[in-house]
Amino acid sequence: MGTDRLKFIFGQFEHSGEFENFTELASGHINDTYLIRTKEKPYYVLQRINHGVFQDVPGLIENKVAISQHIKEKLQHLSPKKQKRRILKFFRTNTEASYYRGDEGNYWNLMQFIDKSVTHESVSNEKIAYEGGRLLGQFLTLTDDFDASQLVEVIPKFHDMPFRYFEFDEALRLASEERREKAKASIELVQNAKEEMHILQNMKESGAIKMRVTHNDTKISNVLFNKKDKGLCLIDLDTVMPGIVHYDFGDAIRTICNTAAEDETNLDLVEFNLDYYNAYLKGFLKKMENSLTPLEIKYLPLGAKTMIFIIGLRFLTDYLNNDIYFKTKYPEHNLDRAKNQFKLWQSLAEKLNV
Ligand code: GN1
Ligand code: MG
Repeated sequence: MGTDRLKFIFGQFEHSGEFENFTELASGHINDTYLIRTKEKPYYVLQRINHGVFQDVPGLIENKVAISQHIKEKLQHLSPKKQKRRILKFFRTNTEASYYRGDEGNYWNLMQFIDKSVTHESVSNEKIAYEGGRLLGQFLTLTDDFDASQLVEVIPKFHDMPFRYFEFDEALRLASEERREKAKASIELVQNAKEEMHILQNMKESGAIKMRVTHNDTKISNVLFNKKDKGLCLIDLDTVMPGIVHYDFGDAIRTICNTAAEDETNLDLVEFNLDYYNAYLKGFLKKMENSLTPLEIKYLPLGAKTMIFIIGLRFLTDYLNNDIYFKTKYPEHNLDRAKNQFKLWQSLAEKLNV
């Protein structure tokens, strides 16, 4: 993306910043995200939402704005300085819209960058794990009274296991012989795990576990920290939708408790870190203990196992589909990511005995 184009798009929003330069924040797999530096602070985050993946981008942006507004109302007791670091602020365009649509059909939205904040791609100490859990618990508590049925389901069936198996079966049927052969061990693992990986789905469908507002992409790199490892807030609200607590609990563990990065290809480095799990669980329950049922608590470990699995399944499916969904850097990238998740899945099973 050229500087002039970004500068132009930035100029379509209502703010007082004067464009200085930009860098791409390249950790996401779907959208394009840019940090815009201005002559004076605050800086901004400009994001192009992938409308191939997200069919209803206006709905997605409405979701983010509504949830952030709700959190803002809940945090009115904090000082303005603290509010700035704990609440996401979105900007409207010069024509009062919540997104800008360029000539090429791309959708853009603009947020304020939270100054002196950092993100972590993986966890390096127990405090970060604890804070990750605490912040997620806080997000779920703050949104507990938001009517989840008001949210647009931006990706229908996002964490729906029968749907993900259906997509996998279709991909397998159409996959090249070569990719099927290379992915053989992962394919077998997926086929053997089917029944166990539907347990939570069945409880959700029977109503035994309640639906609530969930973030649905709680990897640790979506948690903002200050430079002293204190958690500030969750970012990337693109997939906020109705869901069950286990989605968010588990998806966070997937990255917090992995001793290696999601893209690590040396599987000997991928292990489930039990100390980080316990620290994370402690932070999470500090905020959530009183709002979870005994059944929800009992199934948290299986929630973690199921979420590690479902992302592995999605990476594998995309590999069989010749990489049409996630951004990849080399031909086996999605398969390597899938293998990484399945190794973590096995390690979790051993260490949590689930
Ligand atoms: C995608 O683009 P990013 O990094 O925010 C994906 C998540 C996966 C994640 C794996 C909309 O998120 O579900 O967990 O990659 N988002 C979507 O890192 O599919
Ligand atoms: Mg995301």
